[in-house]
Amino acid sequence: MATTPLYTLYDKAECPFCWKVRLVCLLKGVAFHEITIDTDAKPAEFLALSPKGKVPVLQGDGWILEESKVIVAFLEEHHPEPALLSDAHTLEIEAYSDKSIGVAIRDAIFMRRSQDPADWDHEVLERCQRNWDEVLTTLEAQCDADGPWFLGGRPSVADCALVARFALAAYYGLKGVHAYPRVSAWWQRMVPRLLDQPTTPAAIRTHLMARLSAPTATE
Ligand SMILES: N[C@@H](CCC(=O)N[C@@H](CS)C(=O)NCC(=O)O)C(=O)O
Repeated sequence: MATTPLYTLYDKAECPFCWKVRLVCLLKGVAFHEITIDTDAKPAEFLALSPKGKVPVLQGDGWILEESKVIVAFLEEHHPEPALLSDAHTLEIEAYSDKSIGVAIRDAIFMRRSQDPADWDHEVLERCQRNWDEVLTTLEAQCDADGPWFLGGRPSVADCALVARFALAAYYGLKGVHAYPRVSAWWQRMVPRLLDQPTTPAAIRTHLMARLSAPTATE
């Protein structure tokens, strides 16, 4: 039986903060009504609701919440099973994903998303690839060796935040995950659990599922 949505989520398919919230909802079984916002042409009704104009925004009966971290904390409090914010390490990885990974690789993502390949600045791509290698080195030291989840036996918001970042990195051409055994094994385990899901933007899901079933040596 379909669950009646309790909330409305204003979001954008490829926004990693929105994607993290969608994955938290998936793991907790929280149904929501989704309204996609074009952040280049924000509708007046959305700005009236949330003048900051950023997604994600979660709306309930007579209230809204802004900021993905705040939304995740709300979902954790009101839908405690499974617990996804269990300890300080989880929050640390969420903060690293939200604050550092995006900054490290966003120039490559924005450029590949918006420009013709002929116009790409290869210095930008190389800088972001170096940054991505540093991110992978940092995460390799944090990832639980046995899994199945990033921090061990239970899922956490770290998985939700990182799956969005890894999918965007892979889709927009950043490579090298295979050289990091713990992270690589975790990413492979996340494919059926959190990537091959309706929470993944359709084009990214189709492209990555085809590619990850026949990975190249540099993937
Ligand atoms: N700290 C915020 C960041 C949200 C954010 O930067 N969202 C971007 C999309 S990924 C956005 O709405 N950009 C539109 C704008 O800033 O006008 C969060 O965690 O929710």
